[in-house]
Amino acid sequence: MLELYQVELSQYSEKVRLILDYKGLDYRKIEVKPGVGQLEVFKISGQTKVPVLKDGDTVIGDSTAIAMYLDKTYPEKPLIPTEPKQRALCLLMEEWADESIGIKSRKALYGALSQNPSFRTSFLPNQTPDLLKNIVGAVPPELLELVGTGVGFGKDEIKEAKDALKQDLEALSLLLVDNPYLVGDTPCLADLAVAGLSLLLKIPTGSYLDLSEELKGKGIPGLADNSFYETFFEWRDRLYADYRKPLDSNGTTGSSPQSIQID
Ligand SMILES: N[C@@H](CCC(=O)N[C@@H](CS)C(=O)NCC(=O)O)C(=O)O
Repeated sequence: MLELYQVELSQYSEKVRLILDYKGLDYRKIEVKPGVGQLEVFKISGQTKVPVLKDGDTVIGDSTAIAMYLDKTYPEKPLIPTEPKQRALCLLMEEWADESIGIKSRKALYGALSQNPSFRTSFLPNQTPDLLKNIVGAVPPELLELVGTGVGFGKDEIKEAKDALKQDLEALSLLLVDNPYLVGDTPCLADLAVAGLSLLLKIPTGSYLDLSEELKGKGIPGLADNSFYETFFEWRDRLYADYRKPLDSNGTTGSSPQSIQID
């Protein structure tokens, strides 16, 4: 069985989960805890980021490399069109989505979390004790702004990221007005990458993820709740309804993640 070392709320992990579901491949999720869990990821893959896919003795890190591996190894429901122009557009869009939506959504989310204590606490894992939730909720926004500035998530960087995301969402919405998918008449890697990577912009409403109910449908103010981008989010909802497997649908795929154990 395929094993996915992942983080439930990671947008790059979601891109891979959507690809696995689209291809109809069963997999077991292994939730990686920041810090200790990353040691295990390093041991098997030589780097500390998720997602990492394990297929027997083969271990692949990086969502794009995983997508390419899956398409080569499990060619049914191909991810990349063969027609040259569509192929070019698909590859360009996938690469752009990784660099734009994937990275900027993290910054924009940090901005939203630092401004809103209840949104912040709803991002904590379900099993977090109330005391810890209260502490996290009580951190002053000024302190979070200061911490963010030190790691490239300052006020200006957050605004820049949010403005760029608005431009991205406008462009994507326009592309999707009269088209079922971003490139051709069937989903391709670009669609699955864009949809999966937009996880943090607005959490899907369906039962796809092991998250607090409060979070479903919530997202970055000004993006998630802006009717200007409705075409995009409606398209994503349709894609999820058609291809993303709900939790516990077949016992393994999409079930609640297992945490990794360190011996
Ligand atoms: N280019 C990588 C990016 C993966 C990535 O940034 N993963 C984040 C989680 S969304 C991570 O593992 N961060 C932990 C770290 O940087 O140590 C991919 O496409 O998989």
